[in-house]
Amino acid sequence: MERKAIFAPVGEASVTRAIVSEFLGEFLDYIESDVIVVGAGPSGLMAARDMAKSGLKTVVIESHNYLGGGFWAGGYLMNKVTFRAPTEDILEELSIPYKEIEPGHFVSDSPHACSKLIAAACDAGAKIINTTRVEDLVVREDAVCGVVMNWSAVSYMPKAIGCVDPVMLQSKLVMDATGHHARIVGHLERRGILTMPGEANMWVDRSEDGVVEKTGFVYPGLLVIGMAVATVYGLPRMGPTFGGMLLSGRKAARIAIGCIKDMEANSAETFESKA
Ligand code: 48F
Repeated sequence: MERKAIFAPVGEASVTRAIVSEFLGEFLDYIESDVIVVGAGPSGLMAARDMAKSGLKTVVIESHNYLGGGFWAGGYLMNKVTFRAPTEDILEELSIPYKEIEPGHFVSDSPHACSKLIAAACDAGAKIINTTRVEDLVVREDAVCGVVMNWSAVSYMPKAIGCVDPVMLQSKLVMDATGHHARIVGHLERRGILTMPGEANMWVDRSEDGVVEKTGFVYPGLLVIGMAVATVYGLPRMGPTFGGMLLSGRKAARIAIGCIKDMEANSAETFESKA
């Protein structure tokens, strides 16, 4: 009896060609961008979403296969995440369902909140490069202007066969959204350019305000956002409450958008004065 196929006839070579050509085409385009966000946790995704929405060419680099960082798991492996006012405005904006537990205190399902935020960043046009680890910074004339990166798998390979050189991406700005370890600012620290005191003890109230207040440039071309801010400035940790992460990402995006507008205006002026 003749078999009636359900799916369109597509061969193996076609599948491989589609993956390689699409990936490389996009990769070539994103070798130079406006902003590279390192880390796809809640702060990085929020910043990427706002920047991409405003038209900035935005790349997010994530060392894991999955995106979302600590936003999936809530606290104590219980998949609920909490937010404090005024973060409900962002929850509404991203259509994340939430429940008010007490005045100004909200709770959501972390898988639902996390997947909505990932989708919002992708829908806005942010380009995601996952399974890729940023291992250093490109620095020119005392300003960060790109990252050095390699497949995450390379760092798990035995040294004997793991000697694989990285590649570099260039951008106008870089954001360290790598969470508690502040891995990207760490590359400046290990060269003695700055020192990081590390996180202080838990204090939710102080931490959320402090992280948002201190979100911003830590070095020319490099912004620090999310929990990395606490590590860089010695602020208290905050535990499984996420309003600070979303507002930090939003603030960082606002700073980056303004900064890139200024850079473009300055380069247009220089061009006009040369003409
Ligand atoms: O840790 P993470 O979720 O950072 P965040 O946005 O949010 C912190 C909260 O999740 C929570 C908290 C407050 O609510 O205490 O912990 O500040 O996400 C950081 C992401 O960065 C990736 C890492 O895999 C994670 O997904 N990452 C870390 N180092 C690198 C990296 C690196 N060198 N290259 C690429 N990605």
